[in-house]
Amino acid sequence: MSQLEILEFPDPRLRTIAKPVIEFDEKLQKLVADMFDTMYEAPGIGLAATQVNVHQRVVVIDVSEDHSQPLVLINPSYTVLEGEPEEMQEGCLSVPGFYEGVTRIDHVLLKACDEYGKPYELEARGLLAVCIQHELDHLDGKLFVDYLSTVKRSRIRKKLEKQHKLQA
Ligand code: K1U
Ligand code: ZN
Repeated sequence: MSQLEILEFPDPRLRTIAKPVIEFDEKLQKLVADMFDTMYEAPGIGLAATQVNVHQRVVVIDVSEDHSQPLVLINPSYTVLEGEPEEMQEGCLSVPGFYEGVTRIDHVLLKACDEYGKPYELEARGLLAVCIQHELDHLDGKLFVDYLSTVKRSRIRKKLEKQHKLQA
């Protein structure tokens, strides 16, 4: 397995809309394995292919504390189930060091395929429901900072741009 480089905000490649996966082949299975490796190492609880500059509808998630609940989401979609929107603190591996409150649906029905093309459905609540929405946003070129005020988003962008200049 290999570690993949994670793009950071405000990299314009994070705004790319990902294309559906058509072939469930070994290349896809290697991408999924590398994405888990990268996510666990970061560490994070989710990673979308967009974040590693691969523009296909591929997501990995594991919200467990012991890496025991890996989920592969290929060509995912969700529908909203009953319940009130709730605010939760969110972070993002593409926006390192920043955590902000975002209001999202707390209960969703996920439909996706695994890396072998097998379709499945999963009812998700709480952190998993939030993580699914966050990762599916990435596939559509959207970041959690887009839900913040312009002032907050531009403050975060300036701080990260400054860090990137220092690292260059
Ligand atoms: O998509 C990403 O950038 C991953 C992101 C997912 C996420 C976090 C919080 C709410 C919604 C979605 C992260 O994993 S940020 C890191 C993080 O939250 C975390 C890291 C280690 C242990 C527990 C959480
Ligand atoms: Zn993210």
